[in-house]
Amino acid sequence: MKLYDAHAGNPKRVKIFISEKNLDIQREVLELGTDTRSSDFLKISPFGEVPALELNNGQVITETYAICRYLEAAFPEIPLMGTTPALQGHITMWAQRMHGHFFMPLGLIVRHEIPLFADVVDQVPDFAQSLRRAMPRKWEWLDGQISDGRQFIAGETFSFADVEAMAALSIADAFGLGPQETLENVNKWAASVKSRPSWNA
Ligand SMILES: N[C@@H](CCC(=O)N[C@@H](CS)C(=O)NCC(=O)O)C(=O)O
Repeated sequence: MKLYDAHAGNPKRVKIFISEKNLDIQREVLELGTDTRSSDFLKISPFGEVPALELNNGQVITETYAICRYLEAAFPEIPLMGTTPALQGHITMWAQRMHGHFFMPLGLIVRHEIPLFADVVDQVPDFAQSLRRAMPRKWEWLDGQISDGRQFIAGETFSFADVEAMAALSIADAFGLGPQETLENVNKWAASVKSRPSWNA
């Protein structure tokens, strides 16, 4: 099995997941924007995007969520996506909230601000600015949601929801959009996940 990887947000989601599951998977690190757009890589990943996971039988799975679903099913030890229907629904709900309301807008800021993506999207700096302005309210919302004392995003156990939130946090930190210092609950969660080995995955 091989993971096509690069220094970027979506591969980071998979690498955190792999690290938390204690898996050892071979990686091929590509240069974003050059290797990822080569004709050879387009044969592996049709949008020229990482992550892509090549299985031992040659099958390739792209899309971070699909890769994580595969890994959870193939390696059920250290479950990150829930072991009962109720828990699976609950964790997926929180993971989608972290993805849709944090990772996606932060990813759009990246796409609309950095030169690497200038020929991938029509960059609209005002759009990026409006997404930036929305971030403090999002962190504030999350702070309120986890003010019930829970240790992790979806409850008392580390889960895929934390993986999504950690990947978002790493982009937020890099772009000066991390949680406001006054938000005690989010900062406590952030400090705790930053002390996990998977943070550096
Ligand atoms: N929907 C995909 C998105 C993957 C994606 O956008 N990957 C970016 C890096 S974060 C990429 O490979 N970009 C390649 C390029 O722009 O050349 C997923 O969930 O994994």
